[in-house]
Amino acid sequence: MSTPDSSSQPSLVQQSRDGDVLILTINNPPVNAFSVGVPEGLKAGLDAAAADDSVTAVVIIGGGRTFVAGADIRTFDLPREQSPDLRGTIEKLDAFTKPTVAAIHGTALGGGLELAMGCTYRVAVPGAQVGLPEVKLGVLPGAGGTQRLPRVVGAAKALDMMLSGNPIRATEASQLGLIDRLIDGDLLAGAVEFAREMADARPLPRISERSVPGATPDVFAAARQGIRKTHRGQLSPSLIVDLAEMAAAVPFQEGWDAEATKFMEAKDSPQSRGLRHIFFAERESAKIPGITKDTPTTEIKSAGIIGAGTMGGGIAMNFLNVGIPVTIVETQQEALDRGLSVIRRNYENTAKKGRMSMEDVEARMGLLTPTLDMGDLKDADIIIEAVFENMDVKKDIFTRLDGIAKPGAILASNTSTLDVNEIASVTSRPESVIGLHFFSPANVMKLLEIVRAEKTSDTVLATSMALAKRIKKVGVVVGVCDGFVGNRMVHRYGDEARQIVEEGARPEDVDASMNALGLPMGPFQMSDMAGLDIGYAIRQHQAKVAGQPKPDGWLDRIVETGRKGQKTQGGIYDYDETRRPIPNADMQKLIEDYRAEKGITPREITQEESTKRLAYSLVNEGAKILEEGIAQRAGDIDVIYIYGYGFPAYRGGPMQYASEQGLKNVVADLEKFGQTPAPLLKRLAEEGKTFAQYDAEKGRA
Ligand code: 3H9
Repeated sequence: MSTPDSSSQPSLVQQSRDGDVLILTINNPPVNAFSVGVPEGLKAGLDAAAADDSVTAVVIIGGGRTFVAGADIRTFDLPREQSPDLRGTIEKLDAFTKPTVAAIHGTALGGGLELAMGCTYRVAVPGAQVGLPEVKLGVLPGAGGTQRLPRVVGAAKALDMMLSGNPIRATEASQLGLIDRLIDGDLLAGAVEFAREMADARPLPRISERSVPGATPDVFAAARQGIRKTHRGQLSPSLIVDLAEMAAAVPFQEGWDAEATKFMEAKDSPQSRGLRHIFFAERESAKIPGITKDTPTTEIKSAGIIGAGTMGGGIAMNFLNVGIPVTIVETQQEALDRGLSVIRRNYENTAKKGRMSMEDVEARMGLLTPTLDMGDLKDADIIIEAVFENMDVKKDIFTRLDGIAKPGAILASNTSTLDVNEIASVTSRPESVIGLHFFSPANVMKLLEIVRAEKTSDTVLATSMALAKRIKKVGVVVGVCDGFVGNRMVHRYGDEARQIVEEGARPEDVDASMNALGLPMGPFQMSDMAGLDIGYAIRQHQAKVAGQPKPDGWLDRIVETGRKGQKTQGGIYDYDETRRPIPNADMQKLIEDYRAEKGITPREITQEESTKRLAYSLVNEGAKILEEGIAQRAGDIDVIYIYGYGFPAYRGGPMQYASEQGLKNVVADLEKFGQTPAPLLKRLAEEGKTFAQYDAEKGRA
């Protein structure tokens, strides 16, 4: 990620004429972000238009595929005086004495929409989208958005748009008065025509001179109540509500000035740094060294899925949702029927909520072919095995698939822990084998760990990445090891959580310590949900393989009482009908008895110690994973933790969180807690670096 040099940028705005209309075209590919060079070009264009009596109006348009997608996020860390002067440009537009027209295609987001609202008029193609997504970056609209949008669309709608960050279509924006004219066909020609029609209109209808419709106290109260649920613990949403309220209460200039101050406050917060880190990390994670745009890919027109259980069914839905036909295989008719009815029920529930029509439900179910015959997978372009975690079963399936699948088909396993190299070794085509690790519920969770085995071909890898995007997943490439990235780290985290309880904490305190960090579920709430028997089986298996005695921790003892978590109506906790975890006195006693038997005197463990021990156990394992090359970048690990494990995006993921704490402090704390810091972590701490710097240096190497 390079930061542009502010000193010697050429203008990124071209001037041209259509008769009496001056056209300013912003050319800053790929998304016309408002970088250094754009404001200079726009201001020069406005000066030229002001000085030339033959110019009656100005049109501002984006070159390439879009209008302006916002301020250039890469410039956020520049000192204020070197930042692109978006606010100054908009002030100049607002004071301009000839009509200005923003002509929008693609997206006008953030600073892009603010620029457009600084113009006198806005026109757009019907397919364009406009929005203020700043909240997703932990900031607020900082160039007039909080003051102008409420004046145009009313307080409630503006709050909705600014707090969700989601864009709306130009067609809706036109109904709201945010777009003055929709233009079918040639946007520039339509915009010039519109500008000519408005050339003599006076006074100019400036948004800054309007008042805010619908600004009743209950609108702001409802917004404040809403963000307590949707944005718990976050700074920028409440600043947005405050500023929108100001828009209605104080003169424009006062709100405009307050917005500038609050924008800087939000921008310089760790929350915004975390969210910006994730914005770039997510895009970076799609890049794989050695794989380029020219790497051949195969077209995925059909999919086969083996196993119609929870995972198989969820995976199938991802394909059906984007119109890819799926053949789903089971060994028993009953299991097949059950799997199909779960998929249908899921779709019907979505339809009941009004989020899809019954025709859509039928269309998707119509793309699904159930079968008991694996031979029916012979034409599938990709086959994903989603049966239970047992190497012998998986090897048997892949041996059979080798004889069934057509040449070039991708053979994928949804294993969450097993060695994909070993699975590939039973086929005559290990280059076609890959791990595609979906997260449960697979139709909801956005993460897809793409496990590159030793012999996986570039084509299979590139096709899998493209497929992830197509089925709307965030695909992250990882290497083969026990548990890959996410589960390997979460196993270490689970060990630490059990240890903290063993030393004296209550499970609910440990969970609360992670809730305090912003995770919706702590380690024990999570394991009760996943099923305690899963972790139990893994611990038993690992001990057996290592020739160690049968594990006998407090949690193993809970499982042995028959309590397996939510599926047995209780595990570490009891659950009420709303699935709220309630501490169970018998389990508490079991833990106390366990400590007494082992001669452990319980000690008080603070929330801070618990949070740090748990978060840093992830970080320490993450550093080992990085050093072993199982993950390509620390940013990839952060993306995995946010999309697969509910780590709050505003913390930037565990590795970014550690960098914010200072890696020196993390190492010191790990040592204090009796853990050995990973060599990479120690080295970075000694060099005074962050994980982001490590990624950047590695990227340049
Ligand atoms: C703001 O405006 C603050 C103001 O209110 C106040 C200021 C005072 N800056 O996503 P893609 C890069 S905050 C810099 O893969 P798509 C992106 O990193 C901003 N770079 O394409 C990627 O680079 P690379 C409010 C940006 O077609 C490349 O462009 N605006 C920016 O899937 C392609 O991006 C937003 O939050 C940017 N603003 O999606 C909009 N945007 O190729 C953020 C993109 O090197 N952007 N890049 O990896 C988006 O939502 C999507 O990028 C967009 C295109 C929908 C535009």
